[in-house]
Amino acid sequence: MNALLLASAFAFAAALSPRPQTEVPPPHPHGPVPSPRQLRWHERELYGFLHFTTNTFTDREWGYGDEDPVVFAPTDFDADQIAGVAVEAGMAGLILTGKHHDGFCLWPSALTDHDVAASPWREGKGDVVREIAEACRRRGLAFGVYLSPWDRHHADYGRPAYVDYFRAQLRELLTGYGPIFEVWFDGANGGDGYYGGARETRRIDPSTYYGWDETIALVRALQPDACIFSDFGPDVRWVGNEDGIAGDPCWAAYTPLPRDGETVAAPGTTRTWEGTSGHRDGERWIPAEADVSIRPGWFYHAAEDEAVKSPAQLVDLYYASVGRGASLLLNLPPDRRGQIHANDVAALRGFRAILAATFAADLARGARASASAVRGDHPAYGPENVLDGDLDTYWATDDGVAQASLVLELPAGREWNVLSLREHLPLGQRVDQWAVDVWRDGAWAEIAHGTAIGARRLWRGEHQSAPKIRLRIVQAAACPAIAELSVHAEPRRP
Ligand code: FUL
Repeated sequence: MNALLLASAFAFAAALSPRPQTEVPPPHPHGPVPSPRQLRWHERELYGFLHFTTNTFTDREWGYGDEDPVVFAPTDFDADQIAGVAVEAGMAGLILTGKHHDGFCLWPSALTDHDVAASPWREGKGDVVREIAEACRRRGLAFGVYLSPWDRHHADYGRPAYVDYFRAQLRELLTGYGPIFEVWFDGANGGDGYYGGARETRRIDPSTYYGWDETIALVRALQPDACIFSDFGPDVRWVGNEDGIAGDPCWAAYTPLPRDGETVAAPGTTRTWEGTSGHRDGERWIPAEADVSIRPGWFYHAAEDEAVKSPAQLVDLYYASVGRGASLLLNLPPDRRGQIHANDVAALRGFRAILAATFAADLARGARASASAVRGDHPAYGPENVLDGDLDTYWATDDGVAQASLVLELPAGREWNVLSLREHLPLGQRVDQWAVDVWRDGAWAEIAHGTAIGARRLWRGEHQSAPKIRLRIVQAAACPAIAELSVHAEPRRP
């Protein structure tokens, strides 16, 4: 074989071999692991919620269902302003309330007259869902939809015919607007409403009425890459509060269980409070999403213009959600113009400025990494993998070595106060307890400890310039697989 042939044979073999290129096999996954659609969802971390409907114009949070569509009259709707604000805030996507509990549809539906086509906006030719979806696409944002199962307008709510209507609505939304990254199902169900003029209270059995198995199958068939959110999952679970705060710990594994008095776990019947921390030994990978509004209400109310959360409050929420392995779904309600209000824009810019200054640089880059143990003593699993910004590479130890430590020696003069830890998610959540020490006055001193790591664990403390950082895996259900240990400095508060 001549040299050229030999070289190309080697190149061919290298191209075929999977990463990491090593004879030391990777660890086996532990417990439930994320599906490919969930892995893509984990990359998003922070995205926005848009609550917009007739409520915006009637100053309500829950419309009764008898609102006249003519009240829906944004004066200067601008989807690009909304999507632009989300991009500036560092968001990866937007989820729009296609239909809230009042039943008014933000898209011209062939299934009802209770929609934007009956409003004066754009002379009845408008489509909020399309404009937002297209603005997202133009700006590289993912797009998702909220479709309220409860419908206080529909005459058949509570009867089988409404479930057919609900599924047909889903079909319109999931076939007409391109790729959808998340489908959001609220747990609020049944109660009083207009119901086609009946004006009465209707109760449904949330575990059986909607036939969720069929509805979930429909979403899978129409948008196989979409994650489905509800208090039940099946892909993403509610964190159990509307404060944007995940539990500490917040395990990705979860077994949705029915509340007392309910027989079946389904959207609206689960023990929502258990979603806050999840279950260490949960049966399924159903990570938490923490939803919260930038204002007190979910919809825009002029009376709340001075009650917008401050940049520092938003940053705290980021650490309490993304920093605990959940995602942060931050609601930005469009105002009566159909744009994000200037006060919200200012708060979001301040929020982004702090996060950008914190995370723009990884102060661990250039550090020397060493570890007490490395899987098979092979560099493919070496400690420097936590520094490369690549979540597909990780530091791992041999099977059965659940306690281990990794030391970073930082280049001189680095001042920091934030640490970011991540596990390699395709191998499941392995770490049960970790601690971090710093080298101070000639000895190791513990500055932090915790339990879950999972998708991400952020730690924030006092600014310091300790030159050495030691991560200790104190307890793990299987040998650790740590994808990231990065080091950051928040801008000092004035
Ligand atoms: C709740 C709803 O009842 C609120 O109106 C809002 O949509 C929030 C995100 O979910 O359960």
